[in-house]
Amino acid sequence: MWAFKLNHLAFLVFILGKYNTVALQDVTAELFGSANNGTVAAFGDLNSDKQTDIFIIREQTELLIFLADSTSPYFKPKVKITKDILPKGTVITSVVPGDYDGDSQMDVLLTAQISSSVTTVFIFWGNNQTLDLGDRVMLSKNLTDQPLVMDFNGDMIPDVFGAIDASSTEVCFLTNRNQVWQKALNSSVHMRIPHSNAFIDLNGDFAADLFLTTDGPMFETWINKVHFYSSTQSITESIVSCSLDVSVTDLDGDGYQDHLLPVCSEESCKTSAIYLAKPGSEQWVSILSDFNHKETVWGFVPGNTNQPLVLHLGDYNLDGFPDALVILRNTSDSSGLECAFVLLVVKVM
Ligand SMILES: *[C@@H]1O[C@H](CO)[C@@H](O)[C@H](O)[C@H]1NC(C)=O
Ligand SMILES: *[C@@H]1O[C@H](CO)[C@@H](O)[C@H](O)[C@H]1NC(C)=O
Ligand SMILES: *[C@@H]1O[C@H](CO)[C@@H](O)[C@H](O)[C@H]1NC(C)=O
Ligand SMILES: *[C@@H]1O[C@H](CO)[C@@H](O)[C@H](O)[C@H]1NC(C)=O
Ligand SMILES: *[C@@H]1O[C@H](CO)[C@@H](O)[C@H](O)[C@H]1NC(C)=O
Ligand SMILES: [Ca+2]
Repeated sequence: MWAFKLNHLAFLVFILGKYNTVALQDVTAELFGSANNGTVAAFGDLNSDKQTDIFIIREQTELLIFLADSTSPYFKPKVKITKDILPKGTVITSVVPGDYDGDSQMDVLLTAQISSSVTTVFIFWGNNQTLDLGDRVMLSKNLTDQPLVMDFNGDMIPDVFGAIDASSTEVCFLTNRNQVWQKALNSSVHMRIPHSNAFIDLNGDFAADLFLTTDGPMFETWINKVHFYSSTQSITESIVSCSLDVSVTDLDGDGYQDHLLPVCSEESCKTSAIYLAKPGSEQWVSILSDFNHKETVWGFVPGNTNQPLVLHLGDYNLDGFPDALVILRNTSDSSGLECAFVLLVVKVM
């Protein structure tokens, strides 16, 4: 959900299996040609060709969608939401592709700040394998922070969950393009800004639950009981010194969702690691702590109020296993060169 800065795009290949690094390879030019600047914001299949397309925010004001192609460069900028389409002064903060109206065509949700600290949400509707740039909706309520896109009512259509003021959360359903707002949780939750909320199965019953980061630092988990979030419990321990962004995926393809947690062991993030928790297990195990690449020690970009540690998931090499995209910083370079790395998860026989 988070936008992040990117000066150069490098692809790092590693093999998970026994949790050790095996091969590294930079394929940026082959993939993007010279158009490798901007902020990688999301991945998704816009034109339903079963290939992952890349959503890039440029200069915080424009969205470029690079569609996957069979000839080099393998990603070509084909769809563009330019700044004249959006209200004057719009700063795009993130993009979440998804089918929000349930017509089986991918739509694009943009979050933005328009000369204000509140988050305004736009949705551009998908049409005929592209976006209908003349047909967008602006949600009728602004949010205090980034929304969480999740299927709240279990109808397989993503909904928009977020805080509309300091203590109340609402969910917006967009089925058939009708905006319907509803109170989300029946007790007040003071969401931390920025949040690292997630929609994950926390108790192993195959129903996704809500993991909310609230003021504290602490977490609240809302357990999904047949589309109904009724029980709440608070965990008051703070896991890491830096802010966190929990990501969830079925990493090893065993059909269970694994939880990934990017972690810094000190504020400056000189020592970084990625932890994994298997479903039903309380224990977080480190799956990657060696961030050395060609004699440079990389580390997560320290989280700040606009940007927690970043780990995005997607199947970038289309082998059916989810891979992770992380933004890392050269820890020995004070000028702070930031790179995006794709950690490819490769099945080891
Ligand atoms: C990014 O690339 C485009 C096209 O090559 C160029 O016009 C633009 O100035 C570049 N922006 C930055 C920040 O380098
Ligand atoms: C969909 O797009 C294709 C190519 O861009 C065009 O040939 C076709 O007429 C469009 N179909 C509709 C229903 O608009
Ligand atoms: C949301 O914020 C935008 C930009 O600040 C503003 O134009 C719009 O009126 C706001 N909407 C509501 C419902 O307050
Ligand atoms: C929320 O709703 C559930 C189910 O109706 C109820 O058991 C619970 O007490 C409610 N919580 C609050 C804070 O109202
Ligand atoms: C990281 O920074 C150090 C110190 O500035 C520099 O020597 C090294 O080349 C940098 N690594 C990369 C990959 O830029
Ligand atoms: Ca749609």
